[in-house]
Amino acid sequence: MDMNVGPAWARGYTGKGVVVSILDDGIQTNHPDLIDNYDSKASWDINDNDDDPMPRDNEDNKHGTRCAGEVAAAAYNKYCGVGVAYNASIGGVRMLDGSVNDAVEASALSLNPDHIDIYSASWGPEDDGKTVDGPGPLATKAFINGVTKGRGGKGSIYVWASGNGGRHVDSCNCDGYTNSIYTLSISSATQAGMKPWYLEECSSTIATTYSSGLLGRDKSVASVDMDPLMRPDRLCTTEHTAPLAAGMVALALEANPNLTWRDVQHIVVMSAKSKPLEKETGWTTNGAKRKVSHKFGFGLMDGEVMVTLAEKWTTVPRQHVCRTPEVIENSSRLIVTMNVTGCASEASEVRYVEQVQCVVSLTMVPRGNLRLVLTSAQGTQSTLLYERPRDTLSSNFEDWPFLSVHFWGEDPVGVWSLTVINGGNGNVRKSGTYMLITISHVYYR
Ligand SMILES: [Ca+2]
Ligand SMILES: [Ca+2]
Ligand SMILES: [Ca+2]
Repeated sequence: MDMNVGPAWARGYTGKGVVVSILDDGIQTNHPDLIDNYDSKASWDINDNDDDPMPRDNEDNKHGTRCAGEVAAAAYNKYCGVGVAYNASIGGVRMLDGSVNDAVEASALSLNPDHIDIYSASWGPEDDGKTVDGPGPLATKAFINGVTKGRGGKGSIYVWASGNGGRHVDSCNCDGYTNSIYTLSISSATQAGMKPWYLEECSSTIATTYSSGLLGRDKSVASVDMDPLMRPDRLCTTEHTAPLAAGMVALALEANPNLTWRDVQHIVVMSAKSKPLEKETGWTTNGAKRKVSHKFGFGLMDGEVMVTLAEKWTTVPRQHVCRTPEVIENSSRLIVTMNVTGCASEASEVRYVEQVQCVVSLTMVPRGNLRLVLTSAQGTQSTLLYERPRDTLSSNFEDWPFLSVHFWGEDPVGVWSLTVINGGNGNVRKSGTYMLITISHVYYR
């Protein structure tokens, strides 16, 4: 269950020269299994505004250090285990141990973008099954600056955990950080290849790594642990939960440092494997013949295939963004169809779909009753939103950019349809007052 990282190491890729920063509650900079790979230029303490991201020692602030260990715990030193990219440079931004606002997020996302290659984060709105929220104006600008100017213009790589709100039937598409085209949104599978209890289903998840499952039945992730007192029995843990994707991407970037942020997304899509996760239900095959799931995206990440693809990768053509005209419905019509031309014979002509954003404004009360299904011209159905029983609020969706990666590689031309379903148990008190839809196919030709 090593996600084929061993063969990538055997080809000589261990993350050397690649810089990863964990945006979390800090990083124990003097940890014996991290100290050799620690990179102060990939680190900052936003909470205390200094250059030392050492976590506050109150038993709560262990997560960032553990995540750093997954990526870059050193090898051959008798401490703990081995990071996926055990020769990568690793830093941490201390930002979650205080009030987190738009400005805090933006400064974390835009730290030293010509030095840091990969930012890894697992925060966002509450996983309570009723919140719909995303990056504010400053964080949005930071993402856009990162992908356009970071890494010398090749684009910063943002790796994001898809969320832990499974217990509350949350949807990761209601989280504007995972639901962003700029982040690689990564889900988790148990060691048995099943959906863990905390998993959130949605169409913006691109791929999956192993993580923890049910305590006592499934193993968790082994990593380093935060202990400033350096007690040998407290310096490692076998009880960590977090996707391992940042280290996997570091291996691919070492194999080919010229990869752009979109190249990395393509490589993740093409290398992910559905097979180890097919015991779990819900796989469909899209119009480009790729298996995809709302639980796992395109499947389990594979280190060997990632570096092999990276080695011989040709940069994808420039991104074209094609928007369909808005559709405004003032009724409670349940199926909205759109004729998509793919902007044929325009400068933004699109031949292969990457992401599809469906921007929706819609009122349904209770909001959690709503299910939205987008069907492509090729007949692929992707659920943009599953019902969220706890979402009993009377708030709207206002210009919410639901993202699906499920149409990746399809020809966009033809009739697309969005189906609005009242899927909840409760009575709808109000629905369909107005609806506004645009679809942007973000893709290349
Ligand atoms: Ca500090
Ligand atoms: Ca070690
Ligand atoms: Ca969530």
